[in-house]
Amino acid sequence: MDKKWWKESVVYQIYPRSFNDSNGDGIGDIKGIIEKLDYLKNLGIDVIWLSPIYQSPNDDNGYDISDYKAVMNEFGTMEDMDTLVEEIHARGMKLMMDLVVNHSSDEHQWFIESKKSADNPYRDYYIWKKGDNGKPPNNWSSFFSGSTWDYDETTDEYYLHLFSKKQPDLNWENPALRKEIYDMMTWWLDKGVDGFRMDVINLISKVDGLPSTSSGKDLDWGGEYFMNGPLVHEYLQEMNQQVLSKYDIITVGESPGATTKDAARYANAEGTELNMIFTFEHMDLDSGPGGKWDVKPWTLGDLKEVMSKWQYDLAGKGWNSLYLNNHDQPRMVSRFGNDGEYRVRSAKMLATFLHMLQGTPYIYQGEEIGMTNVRFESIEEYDDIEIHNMFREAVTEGGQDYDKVMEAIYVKGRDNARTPMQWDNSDHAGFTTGTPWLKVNPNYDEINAVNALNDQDSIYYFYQHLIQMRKQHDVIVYGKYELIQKDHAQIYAYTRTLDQDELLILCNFSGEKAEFSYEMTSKQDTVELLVQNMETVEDQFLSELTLAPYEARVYKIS
Ligand code: ISL
Ligand code: CA
Repeated sequence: MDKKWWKESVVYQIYPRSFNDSNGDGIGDIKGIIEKLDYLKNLGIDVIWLSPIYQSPNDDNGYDISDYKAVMNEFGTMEDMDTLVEEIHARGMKLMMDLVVNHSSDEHQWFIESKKSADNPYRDYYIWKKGDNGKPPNNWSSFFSGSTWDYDETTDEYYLHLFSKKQPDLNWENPALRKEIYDMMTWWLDKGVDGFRMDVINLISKVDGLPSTSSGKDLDWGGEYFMNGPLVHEYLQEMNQQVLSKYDIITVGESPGATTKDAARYANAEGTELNMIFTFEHMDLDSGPGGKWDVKPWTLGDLKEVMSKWQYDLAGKGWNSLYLNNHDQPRMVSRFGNDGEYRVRSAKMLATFLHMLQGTPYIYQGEEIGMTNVRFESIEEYDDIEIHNMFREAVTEGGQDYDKVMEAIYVKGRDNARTPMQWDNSDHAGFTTGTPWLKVNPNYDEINAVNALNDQDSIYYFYQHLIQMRKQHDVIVYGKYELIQKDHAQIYAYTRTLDQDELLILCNFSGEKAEFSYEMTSKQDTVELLVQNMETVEDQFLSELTLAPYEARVYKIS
């Protein structure tokens, strides 16, 4: 068992714009985060992942960076950042920065130079190409709708942007660009930050020649030409040698389209690239062939299959990161649980399910109080560029049915996760004294942190307990995973084993009672109920038991 502190840690993600506003301008900020550090310490988390706070014109809420060594004015100053690092460390926690280096903002000085002329020294910091008879160089469609290419008159060429046109892709083939990035990373690490979450890091290497897809369509998903591309491992190994390996840090690479085979390289146990990656396979279970907005119901069978594949395939070879939501995804309790009658119980069940798997768990702000998806009445109330671009293409230009598209936004839209954190039941949930940049979910009256802190049975304290259990039982971190009773239609059941210790994890994913029977395997002496999400659990023999709707139990058998 290869012990590492980042395997034993629990990470909490802060989306700064929506976390806590200290000065009443309606936008969360760094001072606001500092005010809430004790709340996080009390929860028990070890590491904070901070979504981008760098200078940015905010086309994509900070994922479009115009200066990697400056702080966005709305969020505060570099002094505030230094204080944040100090205050986090003073509480024995660590800070993981978001690193967005597949692309920059088009307002970054590098791009401003790059655009000036074809022989500008910064030209090759980005990816420029001549058009194809008045059309873009290839037919790739962007993550945010439309083409991945934008035309620039000055030099009569197009530049590549996998995301918005204000997020031009950086050219990793250029060693000068790579050096700039490594230097910038070193600069932050020397300031004392403890690691990086790397935005779409598996997109940095594109296939030579940037070919169109074979479909002949005007616009098509070109993922095979830029996801897990030919040189990505080479670049990450170089980054590891020049930067990461010199520090004792935590690294996680966001990697859409990565298979477990890819992951076993990115997150290899020898440590030559990253510590772990974020997979998207479980996030795609409710997408039909038309992609993210083509919503279909997910099934428990598929969830078991995908999660188990990642558990088995990385065992001993790499390390998993565990998450059910983040700032790009709907709220976990609305998506995989029940955000009505069984909100509290199902949120705890999902937390149990996730935290007992092998890997490093990530909690997204508000998850610990069971925040839910939101339904705004009109499209104007939404902010997210992905939502607006899709809506324009589908409804305004494409003539699709308004209600149907809004329904997809209610289920999948990223703003579900971005409504302000609900601190108390005062105006705007105590997030701001001003007008919030995005409306607060109207259910803040009931769902808020003060209520959670005043209730010993709250989801918040449940997470606290899960985290404490992780610190006390090695088997939770290092135990071997095994899926059991794979065909059970309601219960996701699995075991974890380490030496003499075995955990039995039972999660009822349905709103109905569920029967379960378990054959004791070896010479078990003691059976201890470590975790449970019901007020009372009837004393039952493991061999024959009934779980209530969304009930979860963890038994330790030794
Ligand atoms: O949001 C998504 C789910 O549909 C993805 O398409 C998402 O855009 C993709 O996972 C990449 O996400 C990351 O990079 C984006 C940024 O908008 C996201 O917030 C970030 O997490 C571009 O930097
Ligand atoms: Ca503010």
